[in-house]
Amino acid sequence: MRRVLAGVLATSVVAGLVTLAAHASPRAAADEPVVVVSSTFDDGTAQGWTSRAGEVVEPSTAVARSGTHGLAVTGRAQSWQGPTLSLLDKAQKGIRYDLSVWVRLAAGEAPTQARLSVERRTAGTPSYDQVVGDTAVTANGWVNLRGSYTLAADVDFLATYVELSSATASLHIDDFALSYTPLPPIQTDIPSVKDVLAAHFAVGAAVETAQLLNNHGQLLAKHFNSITPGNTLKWDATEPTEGAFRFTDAETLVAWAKANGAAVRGHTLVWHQQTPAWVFKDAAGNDMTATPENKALLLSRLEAHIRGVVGHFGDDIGVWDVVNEVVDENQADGLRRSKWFEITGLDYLRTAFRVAREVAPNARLVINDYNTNVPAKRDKLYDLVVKLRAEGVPIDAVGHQMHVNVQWPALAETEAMLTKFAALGVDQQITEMDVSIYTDNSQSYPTPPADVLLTQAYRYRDFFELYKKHAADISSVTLWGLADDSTWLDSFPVTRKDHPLLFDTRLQAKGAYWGVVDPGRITSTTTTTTTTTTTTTTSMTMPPVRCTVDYRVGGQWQGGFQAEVRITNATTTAIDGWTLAWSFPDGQRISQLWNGAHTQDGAAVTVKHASWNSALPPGGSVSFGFLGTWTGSNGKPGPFTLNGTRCVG
Ligand code: 9MR
Repeated sequence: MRRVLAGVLATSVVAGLVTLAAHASPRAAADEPVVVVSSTFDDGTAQGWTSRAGEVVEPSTAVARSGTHGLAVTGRAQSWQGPTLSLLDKAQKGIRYDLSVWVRLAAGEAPTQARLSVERRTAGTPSYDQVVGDTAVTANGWVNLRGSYTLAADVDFLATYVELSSATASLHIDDFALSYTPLPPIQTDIPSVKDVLAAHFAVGAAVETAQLLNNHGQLLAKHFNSITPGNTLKWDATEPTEGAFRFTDAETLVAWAKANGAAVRGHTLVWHQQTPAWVFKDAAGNDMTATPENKALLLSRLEAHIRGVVGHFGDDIGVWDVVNEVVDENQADGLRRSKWFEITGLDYLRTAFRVAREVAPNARLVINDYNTNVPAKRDKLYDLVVKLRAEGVPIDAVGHQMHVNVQWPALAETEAMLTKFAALGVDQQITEMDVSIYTDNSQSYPTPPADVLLTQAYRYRDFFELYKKHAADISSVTLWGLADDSTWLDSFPVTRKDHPLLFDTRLQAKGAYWGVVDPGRITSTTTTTTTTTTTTTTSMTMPPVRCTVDYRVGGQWQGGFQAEVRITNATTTAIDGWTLAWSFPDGQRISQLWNGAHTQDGAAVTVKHASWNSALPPGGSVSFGFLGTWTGSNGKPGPFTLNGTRCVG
């Protein structure tokens, strides 16, 4: 990458493979945000922002979110046109950046959607990465687009840009910032997960190439002896157009694994998702229907794909998730109604395993699925494996994804899953484990509550104890991610921050880590900080729950919303006079409040009791409500404190 940030040094090497660069002069302090670029346009210039393709981009005083100027963009003719800023000399690979920009439409424009993206080019070939997806924007107010981005490889072009769903609408942007928060060093004085579990099974993490760099790469190398490419071996990544295979990212991961003595789980050859549309087009380019010709064509594409991908890596990949998520327990025959099934019946499974075995005779071949603990699904998968193996289909192992949460499923159900397949004599692997802190879609914690993290730690302890008990049947346990800073659960099943892994967003060991490594340290220890000579352990005694707050948005409309807040005194002592405080995440403002008196200073809100509801008896509740304005996502506020004491909610 032709880039050097002012004051940046190339400093170290991971396994002789990747030269790293770090912000080093002056060295930024861990946890303190560093603003790399800030564009306010208040000097009356465009501050490096230009058009993507001929639209007009100029500083303007028509509207400004702060100061005197914004940047006006007019003359658009394509949805992808919009203001762009080169980041080539500003951002470096392996650093997670936060990008934030405010957007509004020009006066008179009809509401549309805005997105924030990054274009990067390697050897002239462009790729487009979305930082913030479609977000409603209007001419009436500013909307914040905010997201994070990590560049994984060297590039010769790198730029961020704002685009709209509307091809022609004019817009304004203001107050762009590119920043990052340096991470503290990883903990080097704690046991390596892979060493602790070496006698039982391999331990893996699903990763992307950016996670091989810097602190992430160090954490991965220290704790894991297996990796699963999270996306880079899927069909859309490896064969986006027929016969044109792309392996750059996957090769980077495989090379890292070789250099670091880690195994690679190949994920995945056949799936109903992340498969390009061309795969299911007939010879005339139309969507395939179930005809003998289409079946033959699809199976030949499948065979060519597996030969191309598996053959490319040979013995460098010792395990393949040959097929992924093919069971549907709601079907009488237990088979998912995917395009694969509709067009080929069971033959795609037979072909996939046969060809994989032929091309990689030494690899372990896996049938992988989620919810395999659920008895109905477990049994359908079991029946399928029995049937196919009886035909001679070379299925060596069953993969249990284990996307679970702090409550679900029961240990007994999980054990029943393991014992059921053990009786078959197949190998088993835990392939995608994570433990969500959420148990239903309505929950969202601004910061993960200590009691939930504690429960999570015990869940990890219990699951790993179970795996160890059945280690004779389990060859590897893989977590679906490295640390809480990057997890698919942040956007599934709803958008909210989840914390499902062993290491926190700063890559430090959580209670969950101790649950796996040394459960005796769960209750008293959550964080371990290292100095050069000593290890300091911070004790955490669980504070009792003093109060709970139930915050509900009862109605929401363009720019406005109504919320109800219910406070419950969870102690055995009466409270006479209450003040509830919280912080809004998205610039919300209270316009009118009832059953209390409020003050608001920026994001910080304080609500004091009214004369008639000051008493909160033990176990008792009071409620108040308000009308407010919002932009962005109208996220749930928190943390809530009642008379200075932190509440659960
Ligand atoms: O972790 C993957 C995520 O980055 C992708 O956006 C997602 C899209 O399909 O796939 C995720 O991985 C899935 C895995 O391949 C199969 N089991 C479920 C995983 C989580 O969705």
